[in-house]
Amino acid sequence: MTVIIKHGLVKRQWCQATMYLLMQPEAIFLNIAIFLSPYFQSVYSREHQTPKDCKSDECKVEGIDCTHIKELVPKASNGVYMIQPVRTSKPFKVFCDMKDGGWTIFQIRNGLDSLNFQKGWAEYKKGFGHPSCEHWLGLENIHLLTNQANKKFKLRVELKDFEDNSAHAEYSEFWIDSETEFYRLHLGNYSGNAGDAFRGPGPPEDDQNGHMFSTYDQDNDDCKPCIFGDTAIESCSAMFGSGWWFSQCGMADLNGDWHSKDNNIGWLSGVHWKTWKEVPYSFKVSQLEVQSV
Ligand SMILES: [Ca+2]
Repeated sequence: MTVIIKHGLVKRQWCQATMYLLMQPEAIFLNIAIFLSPYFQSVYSREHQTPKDCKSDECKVEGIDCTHIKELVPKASNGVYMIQPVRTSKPFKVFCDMKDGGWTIFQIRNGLDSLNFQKGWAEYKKGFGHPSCEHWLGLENIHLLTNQANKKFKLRVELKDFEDNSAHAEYSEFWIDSETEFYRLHLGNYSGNAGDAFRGPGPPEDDQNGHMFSTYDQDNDDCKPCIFGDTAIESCSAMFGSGWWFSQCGMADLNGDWHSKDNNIGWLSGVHWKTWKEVPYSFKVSQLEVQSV
């Protein structure tokens, strides 16, 4: 019975990820084409492969990162790949979004897998979830990825609300320090239409750039405590159930609790990017990704 349940969970997880990818507008059209004609089936398989799927830990390393893989194989499709940013460190799996030169994804939120992001330091360091589903790649892997010799990375934050609107924020540079610096955040210049929530428009204490990562069991947020109205907060992570580069506590938190449609506004903990929607609005989709430049 246990085996059946476990198998069911794994199958459900893969189905949800596949369903999400197949529900993208381009894929819906192509699915109809597949249904209608064997001819279209061959066109689909040639031009629009289903997401690549590296399930085994024995998958071969295909590049340094997704941008590198896209350079090597211009027709490479979206999917899970094994990468090795630093030759002396262990390879790991990532989901590659191959649009615009290839992006390496390090966080996905969409509620499809009900993945709990209320985790401690060890789990945020190691990562959790599966790359093609909701996941956090892990601070150590993000550090390895963004600290390659002679390479710089830009960051893209993609957001969707429950009303089918999209917004994004890009930063011209992005890297995080090692664990000895508590994976401190470094950002370049902002561009986009979601606003610069990492820095915030207001007082300097909202600025998360240059801050260390915090979890409920590793408090680096400068609240000793922070006073918000009649509430005193000692730990933003403990209060918001999230691991993040909290300042005091700031306007961005994409690792908070995911809330469903019609129940997503007003939560202290949510998938928040308050320069896009200031009233605490928990977003439907968040995706964090980097590209080497
Ligand atoms: Ca604190």
